[in-house]
Amino acid sequence: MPLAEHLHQRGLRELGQCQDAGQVITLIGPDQPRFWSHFTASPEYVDGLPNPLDRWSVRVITPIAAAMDGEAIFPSDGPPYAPFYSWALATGRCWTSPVGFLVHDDAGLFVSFRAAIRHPGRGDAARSPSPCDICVTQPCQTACPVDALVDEYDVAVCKTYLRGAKGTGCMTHGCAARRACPVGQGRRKPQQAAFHMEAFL
Ligand code: B12
Repeated sequence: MPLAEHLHQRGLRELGQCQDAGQVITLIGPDQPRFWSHFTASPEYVDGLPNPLDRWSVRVITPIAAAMDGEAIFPSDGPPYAPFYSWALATGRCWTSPVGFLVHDDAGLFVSFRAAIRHPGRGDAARSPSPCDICVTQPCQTACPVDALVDEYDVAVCKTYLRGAKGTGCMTHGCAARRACPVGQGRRKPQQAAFHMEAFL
């Protein structure tokens, strides 16, 4: 079965490929909005143990990687962390957005990775322009209610705001700057956004 079909059956998809040390890195992410119902139907979602989504990812993606004679690598493995940000840039399908987060040609600022699969073969890096190049208003730059993304991302300012009464909007719908991105808008369910924000705090 082709990789794309394995992933589709699990609510996942390929987000890009690059070469690394003579092998291919295929980046895997959620196929929104189908992904959320796959995950919430899993034993990990309800078992009450820590890190349910990371555990789901390991259980589901490890055998898919093995079926391709590959190795699964997870973003939370570390420190030291695998260079997901650099791999994402090398695919030619992700760029550094004006606010520092990655932006993907189709998933926009809500791009995230569940794993990478390192496997034999030749990578298929894309060469398209960044969507930010033609984004006239760049709403991500002004959407953060506390300007935490001006210059370096100020994680402390962001978290203090999220913990306060006014942070409810970002906590329940996801980061306002990421939501403002016109690319792929509205595909991530609020329940999923809230789940990630809770984990981030
Ligand atoms: C540590 C980490 C953080 C730290 C520190 C970020 C930082 N200042 O670097 C904290 C906890 C703050 C963080 C926050 C978030 N992160 Co983070 N984080 C990581 C993690 C696990 C490791 C990064 C790393 O050190 N890599 C190792 C180095 C050697 O390799 P590299 O990645 O190629 O290095 C580059 C990056 O570090 C980059 N970089 C430098 N400064 C910054 C700042 C930011 C904000 C980012 C995104 C990258 C970045 O420059 C390096 C050279 O190119 C990666 C996953 C991974 N394994 O890479 C996710 C990752 C970068 N984060 C991600 C996400 C989704 C988030 C959150 C949005 C989580 C959430 N709420 O869902 C938040 C942001 C808060 C918000 N507003 O919503 C995504 C990328 C999303 C995107 N569009 O950019 C990644 C890839 C994880 C994933 N599973 O997809 N994160």
